[in-house]
Amino acid sequence: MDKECCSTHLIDGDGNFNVEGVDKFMKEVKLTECGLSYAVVAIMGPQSSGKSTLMNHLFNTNFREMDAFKGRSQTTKGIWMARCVGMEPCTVVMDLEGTDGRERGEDDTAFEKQSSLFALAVSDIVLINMWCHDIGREQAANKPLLKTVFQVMMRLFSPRKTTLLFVIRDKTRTPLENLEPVLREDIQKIWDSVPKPEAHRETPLSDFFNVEVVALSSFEEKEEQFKEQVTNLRKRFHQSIAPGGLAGDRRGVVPASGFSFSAQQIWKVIKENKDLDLPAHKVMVATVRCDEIANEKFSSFTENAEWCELEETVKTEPVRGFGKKLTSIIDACTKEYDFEATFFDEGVRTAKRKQLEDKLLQLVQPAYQSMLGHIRTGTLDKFKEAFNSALNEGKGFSAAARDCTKHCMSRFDEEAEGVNIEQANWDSSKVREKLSRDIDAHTESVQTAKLSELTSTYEAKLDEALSAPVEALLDGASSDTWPAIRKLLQREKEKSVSGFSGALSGFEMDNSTKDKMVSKLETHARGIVEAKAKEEAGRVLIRMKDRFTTLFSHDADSMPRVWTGKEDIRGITKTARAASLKLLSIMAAIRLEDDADNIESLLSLAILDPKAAASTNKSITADPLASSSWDKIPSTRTLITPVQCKSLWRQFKSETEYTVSQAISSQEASKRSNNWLPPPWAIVALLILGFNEFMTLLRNPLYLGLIFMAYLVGKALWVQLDFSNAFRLGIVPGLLSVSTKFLPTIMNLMKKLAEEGAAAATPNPDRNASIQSKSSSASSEVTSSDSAHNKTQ
Ligand SMILES: Nc1nc2c(ncn2[C@@H]2O[C@H](COP(=O)(O)OP(=O)(O)OP(=O)(O)O)[C@@H](O)[C@H]2O)c(=O)[nH]1
Ligand SMILES: [Mg+2]
Repeated sequence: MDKECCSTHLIDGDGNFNVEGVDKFMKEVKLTECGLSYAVVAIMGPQSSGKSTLMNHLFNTNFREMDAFKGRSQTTKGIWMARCVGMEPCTVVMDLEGTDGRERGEDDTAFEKQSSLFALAVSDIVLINMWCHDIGREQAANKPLLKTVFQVMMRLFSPRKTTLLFVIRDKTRTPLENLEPVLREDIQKIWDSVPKPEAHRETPLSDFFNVEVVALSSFEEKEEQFKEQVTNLRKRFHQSIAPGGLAGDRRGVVPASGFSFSAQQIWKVIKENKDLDLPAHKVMVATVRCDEIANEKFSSFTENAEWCELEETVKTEPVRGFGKKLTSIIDACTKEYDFEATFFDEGVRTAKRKQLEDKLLQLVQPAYQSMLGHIRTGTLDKFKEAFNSALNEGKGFSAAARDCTKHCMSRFDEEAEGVNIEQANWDSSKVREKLSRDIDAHTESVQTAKLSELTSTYEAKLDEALSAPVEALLDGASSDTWPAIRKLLQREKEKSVSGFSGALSGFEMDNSTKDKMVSKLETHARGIVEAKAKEEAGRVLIRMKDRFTTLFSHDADSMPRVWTGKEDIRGITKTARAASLKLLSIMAAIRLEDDADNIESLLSLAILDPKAAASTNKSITADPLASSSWDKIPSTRTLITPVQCKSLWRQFKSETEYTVSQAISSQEASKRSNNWLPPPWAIVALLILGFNEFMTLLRNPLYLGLIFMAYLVGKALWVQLDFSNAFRLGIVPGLLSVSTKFLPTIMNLMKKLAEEGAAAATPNPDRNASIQSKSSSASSEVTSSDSAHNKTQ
C-alpha cells in the first residue's frame, strides 16, 4: 500500500472538484492520521514543459506524461493529486494543467488563474517549471505565469510563506550562479510591477515567498544527468517541513484531517471569484471539522456499551462508583476529541470541546439525578432504620434524631461526592435539602406518633387506676366518698404526671408545650372521674333502689329478713330511705374541689322532713327543690339538679312502695298463721260446758277406743295433709289445698291398711316375706308418692 502513489483526479478540466475521489485518496494514504506533519507540493508551468515527467521522477508518482512521439499536446487536464512514495513526512503532490496551452486558447486564462491560486493556497512548496532559455527574455512564457501568481497572491489575505522553487529545465552550459541573479531580478521586476493593495505596497517579496532556484539538465538529451540531479533534488524534499527544510517556515497549515474539506472550500471560493481569507478559512475549516469530530465522539459516546449499561442500571438501582465510571467514560471521549482535533485552531477547538463536554454532561445529567435520588431514598431508609433502632435501644428521642440526622447527612455528603462527575462539578445541595426536609418530616411524624402513644398509654393507665375504684367508691356512697375520690385522683395524677414528665424529657420540648401536655393529662384524669360520676349518676335510681332493698330486706347481720310481725317496718323503711337519699345527695354533684355544700342537708330537709323545710324556707320559696341548680355549684359540676332529685325521689318512692306493702302484708299473714287456735275464752267455755261429755267419753272404754281411733285417723290426716302449712297462706287457699288432697289421702290410707291386713292372714313364711317385701315396697312407694305429692303441693 505504501508503495502506491494513489493518484487521483482532484479537479477535472471543467473545474469540478472530485469530492469522493479525494476522500478515497485520504483514506488510502491515511492522511487523516498525519495531523500537521504532511506537506503539499504543486507544480505549475507552461504546457508540455515536462512537469509530469519531473514529478514522476522526483516523487515516484505515475502522472500521465505526453508521448513525445505522438506530438506536443496537452496531457494533464485540471489538477491531479498523488502521494509521494517513500517520503517522510507524508507528501502530497499536485500536478497542474500547463499554462499557456493551445487547447484553452489565448484569452481563456481563467482556469490558469484559478488553479494557480488554488496551488498557492493549498501548497507548502510550489515548483515553477521554466525553460532555461526563457531566463532574461522579455517575452518569456514564464513571465505571464509569474504575474498571475503574484496577482492572485494578493487575494490571499495572509500568505502562507510558500516556497517558490524555480526549476530551470534544459539547463545550458551557463552555470546556475550566473542564471540565478538574472532570474531573481526578473522575479523582483515582476513583483514590483504587480499592482498591490495599499497595505502591501511596500511589502518585500520575501515576506510572502521563499524563492529557491534549481536547474536540471534535459531529460530527453541528458537523461542520466537529469536523473542524478532529480535524485539530489529529491533529498531536499525529505523532512521538508522541519525547521531549515524547504517549507520550514510555512504558516497556517490546515490539519490533515481537514485537508479534503479545506481544499474543497478553497476551490469553491476561488470559483466564485471571491477573495480568499485564509485565516478565516482556517477557522471555518476548524469549526466544521471540530464540529464533525465532536458529533462523531458524541454519537460514539451514546453507543458506548459501558455508558448504556450504566444508564439502564441507574434507572432502577444505584450504581457503585458511578462518579468515577462516568468521569472516565467522558474523559476518554473528550480525549479522543482532543487527539483528533489537536491541530485545528485552538480557539475553535476549545470552544467545540466545551460544547461537546456540555452536550455530554447534558446527556448524563438525568442519570446523575437518578443516582442522587437513589442515594437520597437510600439514606432516608437508613435514617429510618437507624432512628428506629436507636429509639428501641432506649436513647432519648431528640438525641437519637440529632445523632442519626448528623450521621445520615454526612453519609449523604460522602456518597454524593462519589457520584460527582469531575467535568461537571454539579451541585447536590437541592437534593440534600430535600433529604433534610424528608428526615425532619419523618422525625416529626415519629415524634407525633410517639407522643400520642405515650399520652394514650398514660391515659389508659389512668383509666385503669381510676375507673373501677371511683365506681366502687361511688357505689358505696357515704360522706367519705368524695374526699376518698379526691385523694385517689390526686395520688394517681401525681404518679402519672411524674412518669409522663420523665418520658417527655427525652423529647427536649420547650416548657410551654410540655406543660400543655401535662395539664392535658391532668384534665384527662379529672375527665375520667367526671365521666364515671356522670355514668353512675345515670344509674342513681337503680342504685338507690338496690340500697333500699338491701337495707330493707336484710337485718343488721346482712341476713334476709323474715317478716314475723315483730319488726318495725316503718323504722326500717325510714332508715333505708335515708340511706338512699344519702346516695342521691352524694351523686348529685361532682365534688373534686374541697368546697363544702349543702346538698345533703337540703335534700333531707326537703324530702325527709318537708314540714320543717316549709317552715324554714317560707320566706324564700315554697319548695327548696324547685330549682335547676344547686347553691354554690356550677352547672358543669352538677350531675343531678334539684328538680331531677325531686322527680327521682318520687319515682324511687313509688317503685319501692310495693316492697314495703309486701312486707306489711306478709307480716300480717305471719301474725294470722300463728293464731289458728280459738281465743282463750272459747277454750275456757269449752272446758266448762263440755266437762260432762269429756268425762263420759273417758269412762266408756268403747268411746275411748273410738276416740283413740278417731285421734289416730285425725293425726294421720293432719300429718298427711300438712294442715299447718296449708293454712299459713290464709283460710281460702288452705281450704282449697286441703280439699284437693283430702280424697287421695283417704284412699291411700285405706289401701295401706288393707294391704297390711292381708299380709297378717298369710301362713307361708316365704310368701309372707315376699308379700312383706312387696307391701313394704308399696308402702314406700305410697310414702314416696305422698311425699312427691306433698312436694308438688
Ligand atoms: N526538452 C526536454 N523535453 C522534456 C524534458 N522532460 C520531458 N520532456 C518531454 O516533454 C514532453 C512533455 O512532457 P510532459 O511531462 O508530458 O509535459 P507536461 O508539462 O506535463 O505537459 P502538460 O501536462 O501537457 O502540460 C514529453 O515528450 C517529454 O519527453 C526535458 O527535460 N527537456
Ligand atoms: Mg503533464
